[in-house]
Amino acid sequence: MRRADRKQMRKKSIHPCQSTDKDVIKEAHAENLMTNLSNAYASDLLPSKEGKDLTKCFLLQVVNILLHYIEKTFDDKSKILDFHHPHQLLEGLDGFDLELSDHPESLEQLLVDCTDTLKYGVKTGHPRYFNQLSSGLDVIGLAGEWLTATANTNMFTYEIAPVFTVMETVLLKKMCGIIGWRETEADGIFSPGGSISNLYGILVARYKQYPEIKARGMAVLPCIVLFVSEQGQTPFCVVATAGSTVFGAFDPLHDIADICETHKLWMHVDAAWGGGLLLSRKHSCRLSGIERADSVTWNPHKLMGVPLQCSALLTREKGLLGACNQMQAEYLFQPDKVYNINFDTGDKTIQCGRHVDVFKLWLMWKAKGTYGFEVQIDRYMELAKYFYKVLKKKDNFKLVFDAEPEFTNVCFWYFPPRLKHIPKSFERDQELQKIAPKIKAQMIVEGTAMLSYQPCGDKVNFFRMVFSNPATRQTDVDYLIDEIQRLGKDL
Ligand code: ABU
Repeated sequence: MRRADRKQMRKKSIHPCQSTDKDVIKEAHAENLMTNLSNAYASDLLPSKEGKDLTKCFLLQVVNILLHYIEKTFDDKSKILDFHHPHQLLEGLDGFDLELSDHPESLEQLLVDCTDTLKYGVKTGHPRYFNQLSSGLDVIGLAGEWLTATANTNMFTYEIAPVFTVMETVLLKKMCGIIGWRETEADGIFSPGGSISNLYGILVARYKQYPEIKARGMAVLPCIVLFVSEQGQTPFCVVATAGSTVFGAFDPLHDIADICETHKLWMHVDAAWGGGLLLSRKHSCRLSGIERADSVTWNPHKLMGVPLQCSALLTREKGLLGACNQMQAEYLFQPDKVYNINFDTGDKTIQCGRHVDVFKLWLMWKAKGTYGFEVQIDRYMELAKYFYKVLKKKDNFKLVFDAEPEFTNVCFWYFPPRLKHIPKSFERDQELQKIAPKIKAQMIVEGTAMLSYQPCGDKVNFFRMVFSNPATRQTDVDYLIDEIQRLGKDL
């Protein structure tokens, strides 16, 4: 669409954001404001004097853009993405210019840029988006993100985030209770993603075993290792997985806990993906034994569908995170504050500054209740079972594992007719290796669906289907199977 057309469209879409009051003067005033967007700049918005109406008008336009995007996201007939190569984005597309200039752009141009930013992105809430473990677009979670951004505060002290820091303790306590740590003393922190949460778990494990590290550093420690090698060094921690990224596999947590207890090792469970399953009374048994762990990573931005990012590191023993990571910056964590400084959580982390990731989760939990998450998660498990059963019956698909999936991951190969009857051999696998990337490439170009693929060990490229998107229905699953066959049959 040409820019002039887009401008025209925008002018048309302006009216819903205006007052319903028929007063002619008000209408004229609003109309005037809209016209003014092309001549107005960020500096005309609040806190500029007289900036109130323009601010409202601008933000309502942003909301219109978001609403349009949300409607498109949930429309299974819309494309998931309008794919372009990085060099095309860098060169500029239809007036969408990523370069920054020395002079300000008008508010109208900013609205065009906002529209284009979403236009050339990926609709991760689309019902046929299966590409990542984190997917979906939750409207309540989105509202939580808006409010969080509006508050624009830092989680490091109660002083500047009184509601959010206390909210964090409520959520951490809730999650620790669900894990099965009944002690009130459990602890934790929200961090920027699963890997960082795992890092916190390992830091605490190391500190627990060797508290002298805090004052004297690594040099006074033996050569410690995370996994016991055959030569053995000095192990201090075992990391178990509850829901592996590709296969969705669960380690036997009780067996691992037995070993950890015997050898006095810290047990950390990476349940970034699988943690959400604890909310399902039907399926939480997959994580049996997690209550014996010392620390757990659990990402609500995965199975629970909370907008990115939202990842928690939970520890069974209180106080270790603080003792391990604190730097006691005097400019933030003054001991003589007016309130209980235990709510100054910033010193439990190595980050100092910390984004507010808790509000959207809290708001979604309020909106759904624990049972709402359970219903959603049980439905993913049903969809995975359905997908598995359909594939099992199709002779041009082969499951990577024959057994029913443990989780919502279903891994499989598609065999085009020319490869279907060729027995497994190095040469056949060399050909099969190319199939998934080719199908995916075409899918992206056409924007019809998205799912991931990877090789693993001796297994050549296979697709990983995964369910964590609340918008997905059985018809989308059927569509995906047909789509893979359509794109792959002549390869
Ligand atoms: N933390 C890794 C997630 C990878 C994925 O979404 O597939």
